[in-house]
Amino acid sequence: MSEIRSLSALEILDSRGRPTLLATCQLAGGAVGRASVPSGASTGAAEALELRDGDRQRHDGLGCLKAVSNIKREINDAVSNRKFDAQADFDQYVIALDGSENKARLGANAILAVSLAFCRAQAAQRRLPLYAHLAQISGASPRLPLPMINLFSGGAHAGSQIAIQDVQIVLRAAQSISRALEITADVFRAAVKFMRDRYNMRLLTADEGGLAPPFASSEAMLEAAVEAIELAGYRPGIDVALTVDVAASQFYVDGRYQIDGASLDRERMISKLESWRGAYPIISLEDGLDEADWRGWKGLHKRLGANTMILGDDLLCTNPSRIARAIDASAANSLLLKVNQIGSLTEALAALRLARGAGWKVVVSARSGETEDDWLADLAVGWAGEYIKVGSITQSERLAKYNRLLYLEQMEDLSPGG
Ligand code: 2PG
Ligand code: MG
Repeated sequence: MSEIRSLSALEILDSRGRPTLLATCQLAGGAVGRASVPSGASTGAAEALELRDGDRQRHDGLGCLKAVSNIKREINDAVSNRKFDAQADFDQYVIALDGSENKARLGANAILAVSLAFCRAQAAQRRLPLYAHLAQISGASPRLPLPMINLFSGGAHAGSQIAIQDVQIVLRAAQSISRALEITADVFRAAVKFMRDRYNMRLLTADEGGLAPPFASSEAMLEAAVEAIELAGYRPGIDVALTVDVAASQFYVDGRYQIDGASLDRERMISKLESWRGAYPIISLEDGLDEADWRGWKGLHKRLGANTMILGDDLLCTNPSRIARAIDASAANSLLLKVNQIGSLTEALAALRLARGAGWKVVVSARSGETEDDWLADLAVGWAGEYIKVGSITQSERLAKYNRLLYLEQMEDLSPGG
């Protein structure tokens, strides 16, 4: 049981220099929790609403002062001096206070910020590391996830120089976080070197810190990743595999996939994905098709689901009803879990449980706009995601999470896979 003394918030900036929120929750017993929330660029249509001020005079309309004020006034007034049994009571209370379908009134950014701050305050009150508190909430046994680490970027994260959004590398076998990061750094260095030779560039300009040269085609991007793995001295597909965030909703126009200069119907797009799967060591395809192309997803899952993660991000939006539909339709086999898509820890946990009930794999994911907060690492560990997706190893808002995983690995004696 935790009694809240007060909630407060302020507007801070994220890794793209855009406003976001930092919330603080103080419990009557003195424990304090603080958390900030991320923000996406290639967002799903079914995501809960991130409240922005819309005042063009400030931050091009992206200010978060209304959300700040919602926390400091309405939410604070409603919850202070109130006792909450657990995270679910707190979240449900605030969701009911908002009362809208998609958190549009108080803002999903405001609601998630207080959800996380309350969680941290409770962990502090119980003198537990955040991951251990989150593990108790979920009932999972904590374990370290395998990182899927961004090597090359395109799409909405890199000015759309190429249609697909992310080519990531992942270790084939569960190994330590420190080994995963060491291998990634080797591959990244190799990629930087030959990108410089081939494209005369060294710029690391993509939103998540990945390399973003002007590849001639998706295949060239995938080929380059394989080459970088080999140059670094590893065996593609044996030591290191690829995962791809196609982010296909971003290039789906009038019912067709506009990719690499071609306009493909659903069947031809699925065949393209199948050909990538055959030619490159890809173990996971995220958002291979548009978020509304349910028929396509069913076909894709049928064709490739037996040996590939068919991973839903925009398709599912961490939304339990969309996940239930995907399970029913056999449209995917893995969940990308982003708590800010749904807007509270409790609803994200419901999403996780549904996915687990269907035997799916879970990838706990950051957003392309992040802060230096590291709660995502604790969430991935405490909720026992098989994978974590944070971006590249070159920017501190990403490294905050990787470094927290390193800390947990060494100081809490956790290991991958349990
Ligand atoms: C994604 C994420 C993270 P964004 O599509 O998976 O890479 O991007 O936060 O822009 O939605
Ligand atoms: Mg995605």
